[in-house]
Amino acid sequence: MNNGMFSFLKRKEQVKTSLTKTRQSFLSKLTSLVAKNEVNEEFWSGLEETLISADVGVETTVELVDKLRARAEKESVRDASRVQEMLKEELLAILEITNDKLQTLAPPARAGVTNTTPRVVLVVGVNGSGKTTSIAKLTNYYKAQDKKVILAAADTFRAAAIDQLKIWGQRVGVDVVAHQPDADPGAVAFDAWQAANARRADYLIVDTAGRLQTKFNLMKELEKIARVLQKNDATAPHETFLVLDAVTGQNGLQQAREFKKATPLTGLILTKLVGTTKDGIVFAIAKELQVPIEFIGTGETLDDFAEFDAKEFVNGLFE
Ligand SMILES: Nc1nc2c(ncn2[C@@H]2O[C@H](COP(=O)(O)OP(=O)(O)O)[C@@H](O)[C@H]2O)c(=O)[nH]1
Ligand SMILES: [Mg+2]
Repeated sequence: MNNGMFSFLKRKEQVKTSLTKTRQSFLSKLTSLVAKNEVNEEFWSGLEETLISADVGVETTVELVDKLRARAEKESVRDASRVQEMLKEELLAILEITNDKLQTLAPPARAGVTNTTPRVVLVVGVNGSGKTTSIAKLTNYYKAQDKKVILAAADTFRAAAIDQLKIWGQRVGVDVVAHQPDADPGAVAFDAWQAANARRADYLIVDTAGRLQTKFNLMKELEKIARVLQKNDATAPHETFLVLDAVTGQNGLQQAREFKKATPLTGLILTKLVGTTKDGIVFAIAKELQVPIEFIGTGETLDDFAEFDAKEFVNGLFE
């Protein structure tokens, strides 16, 4: 095991610790319900309340509880702890359906291989969701796997956005291809791809603007960036990650719907998952979008980042 891999495993431990609060808050309500050990109307409405207040979302909650009730009836379950087990299974199923798709995405293969082009990762999301920070974390993550990464500063809307990416690039130790503020994001993406290819990078990660107030322009801009990249490589972008701020809850979900309409998404990066009582949003997001959650961010530093592990997440809520 190389050092990079070791530090990544260490990061995973940190993420576990920072999500401990979620476990406690989600669990405390559920344990008192389960402790009564009576599967009656009161139990079901209590369960419904617990899930909704954890931001699982009304639609997802109602569907979930209906399913559990039907199962409990069919299997003549009277034991609340058995219902809790079933809940765990159903919650995992919500996340696993979406994660299945991961297997259809070919793993990156560039290092040591000739005649291949960089794997292009487009990162989209509203302003402030954590795109640029997540790009830095993702870069760090790929670098830990000995991959060469180049960044494209295609959020040209604000000069500060370009500088921010440059600073992260320096800190993580990768090249950033940038133009002047207000430059054409497509041109930046094009040049960055050329540079990434010439320098034999494994990954080109493209930062984008996120002005949702001009939805039409945003859509056009993302389309144009993709089109320009495709002039270089018809199969690009290979990934489009939507960055979603978990704290924004149901509002974030609405934004996600808009992005999904605008551009095909291959994965989600959930940021600011700080272990609040609202982390149930993870289920609402997975169920509604049917896009796999690939990574989670739990803080502002490079280390506050991990692959999303559905089983670990669900088990954690019940530990
Ligand atoms: N707590 C926390 N803060 C984050 C996370 N990701 C980003 N941030 C903060 O959110 C703010 C906006 O991030 P930024 O990457 O600039 O968002 P962008 O506008 O989408 O590029 C910054 O203050 C980041 O430090 C995260 O996972 N957890
Ligand atoms: Mg940014």
